[in-house]
Amino acid sequence: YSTATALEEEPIKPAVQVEHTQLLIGGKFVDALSGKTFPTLDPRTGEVIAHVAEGHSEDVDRAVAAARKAFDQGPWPKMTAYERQRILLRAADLLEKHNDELAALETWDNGKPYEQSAQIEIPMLVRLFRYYAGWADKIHGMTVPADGQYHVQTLHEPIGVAGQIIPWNFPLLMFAWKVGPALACGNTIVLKTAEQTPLSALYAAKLFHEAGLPEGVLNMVSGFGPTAGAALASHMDVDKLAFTGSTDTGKVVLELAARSNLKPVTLELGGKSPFIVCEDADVDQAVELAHFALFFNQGQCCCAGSRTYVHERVYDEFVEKAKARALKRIVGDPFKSGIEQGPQIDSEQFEKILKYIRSGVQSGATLETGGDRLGSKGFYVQPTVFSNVEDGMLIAKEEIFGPVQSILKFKDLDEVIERANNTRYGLAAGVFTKNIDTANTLTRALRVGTVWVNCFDTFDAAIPFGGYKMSGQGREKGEYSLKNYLQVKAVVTPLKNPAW
Ligand code: TXE
Repeated sequence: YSTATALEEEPIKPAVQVEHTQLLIGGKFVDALSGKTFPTLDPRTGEVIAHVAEGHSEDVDRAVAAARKAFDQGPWPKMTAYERQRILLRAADLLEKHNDELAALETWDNGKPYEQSAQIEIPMLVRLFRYYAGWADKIHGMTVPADGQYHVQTLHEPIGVAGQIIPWNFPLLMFAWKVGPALACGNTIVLKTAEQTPLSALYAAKLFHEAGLPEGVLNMVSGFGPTAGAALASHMDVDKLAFTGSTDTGKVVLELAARSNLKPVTLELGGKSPFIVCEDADVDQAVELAHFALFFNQGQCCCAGSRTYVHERVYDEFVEKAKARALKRIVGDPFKSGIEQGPQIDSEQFEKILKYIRSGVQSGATLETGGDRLGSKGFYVQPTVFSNVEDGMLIAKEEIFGPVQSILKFKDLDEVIERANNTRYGLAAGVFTKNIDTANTLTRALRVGTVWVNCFDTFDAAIPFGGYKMSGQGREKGEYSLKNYLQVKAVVTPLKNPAW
């Protein structure tokens, strides 16, 4: 990986100003009622980028009141679907126009490579809003052939005020997965960003207002989980909650929702996804894809292929090549061109990853490469590869959320199916084989929300995403996400003249 000396250089100055640090409530940027702020940090150095208004429960109350008013009295749910669609399309155009500013804020606050932000993630964000704009005028109910002399129909109506809580690993994409379907269906929103990454979504939300979104439809509260997040999850006037984050916090918000007003909850939680390399695989291609599946986004993906199962026939060759690939990984200042890996998000995640690496060594896995921090400032971690990993080791069971690949050996399909499924998670899996029968067997046997066959991390706006088991509840993206934001009303009318 790139030399540590490069990391000692002065960090590259991002080509963007931080314009928005306040809460966005009722269409206006405002301070928190307490006047409090918190610092958001540059993961390259740990230095402060900006001080951001810190929302607490009284600010969540204000934001929910604004969203309620916009839903009950404002034009948004009542305007024609075509008008709503046009606002979403205008917003997508503005997001596209400001691609580079959004990408710079995303990278500055999160640490991911700028080229990844600018060339992949912001275009995906734009695509996602265009996709959901397309749905806005295609949401319709049914006529129902009920017994008896009745005319029966269903109306699909927006739920009302949606509370949304997002994490820091894909700040803008998580914003889009939540906001896109909720707006297309005519809901109003209070969204809480992650405390590590409040900046880019605030900028995006401002562009929605420039696009003509009525005030109060999209409210943004920056702040911490146990205060702002919990206030949103337990709010009596929030009609629906969508959460992405850790499984432990998912349980907390589900309980808060149940104890307050039983608002329906969708959850997108952690994972420990298997990536299965079969005996017929082209080893070079499998190594490259398995490397991408784990190391993409500094390993900070809920669906990271973090258990690399390799058939014993190709195991040794695979390990050798996986190690060589990790050693070639280019780590450095994410604003530099050609960088594959930037710093981890913050000191907490950085320490957690190093702790898991120590645990891997202690439990007897073979450390092939990496294993330590990179450089002396910021939160850079060496691309790390473990071989001879056993299912019972912590590094094979728990979500590390960092650039640490664990390679396990298997003998036959039944065995790998059993082992791959033997986890409380069920988010995704990768399958690498040329054999169609093997692919079919694995795709049906794996208890996960997504199986990528000979590919990984293919995220299209139209493809649903979500987890089995403790990886979540419900699906986001695609047509499936619309039902999270709609109520179904059955309307039953007796027929006056049954003959007709
Ligand atoms: O997650 P949290 P953290 C995993 C990953 C990571 C671990 C911890 O393994 O190492 O979770 O990360 C808000 N009520 N994932 O601590 O706590 C919080 O403010 C309401 C996987 O960052 O789940 C933030 O907005 N909200 C994951 C959001 O929840 C609360 C992505 C996520 O934070 C809250 C991120 C509370 N009591 C981490 N406590 C994925 N599925 O992709 C926190 N929050």
